[in-house]
Amino acid sequence: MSTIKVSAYRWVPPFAQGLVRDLRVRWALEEAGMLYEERLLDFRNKPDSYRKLQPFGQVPTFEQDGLVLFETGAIVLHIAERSTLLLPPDPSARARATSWMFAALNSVEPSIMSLIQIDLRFAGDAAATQVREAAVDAVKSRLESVAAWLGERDYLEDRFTAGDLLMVTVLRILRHTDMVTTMPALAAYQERCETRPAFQKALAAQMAVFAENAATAA
Ligand SMILES: N[C@@H](CCC(=O)N[C@@H](CS)C(=O)NCC(=O)O)C(=O)O
Repeated sequence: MSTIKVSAYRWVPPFAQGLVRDLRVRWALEEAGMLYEERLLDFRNKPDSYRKLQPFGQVPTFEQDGLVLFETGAIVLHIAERSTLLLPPDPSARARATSWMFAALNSVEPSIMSLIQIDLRFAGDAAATQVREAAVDAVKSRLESVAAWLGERDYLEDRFTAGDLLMVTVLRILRHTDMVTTMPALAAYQERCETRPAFQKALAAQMAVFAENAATAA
């Protein structure tokens, strides 16, 4: 098997550092104990040919032995299917974990991304205030549902899975707000997952690339 290649940005502005979605793939690979190398791109100047790997021109992609994957959900699932550390062997437990992977990306991330669009594009715009309130309510409602489900649990199911991995990377997007930190159970859940050595290695790897390229890219 050839070495896995993951696309990532050479550098991004600080507000996005630690959030770029190749983090999800790096984390999954670290959990699974799989080595990878990076295909680094300039986020302002991606070659047209990159769209042959990722139709929307986004990162990350995953390449191995001629197989090219895009969309973090699909990539993390592909990795998880090869590691019982990310998906349990029992078929029903696997299916439950997969439900949480989709829930993170389909039921939680969209409302968070709506809020991000408002906060990044219309920061300080009075007209956006009312829209923002509705967006905040939508995010809160999803967060409350996740927190209610978690209850006293450490993880979404009875052990860490790729569902937690994706959920936590989605929750991280809210770091410019206090929406997670003011929900102690959710904050503790995020911290519990983020203290995993595999997450720390993945985050350090993404940040190391930005640090190496900071002088030339900013
Ligand atoms: N749904 C995609 C989203 C990927 C995505 O939004 N990537 C961002 C970086 S985190 C990107 O490359 N944005 C640049 C762009 O959209 O042109 C996935 O999960 O892989």
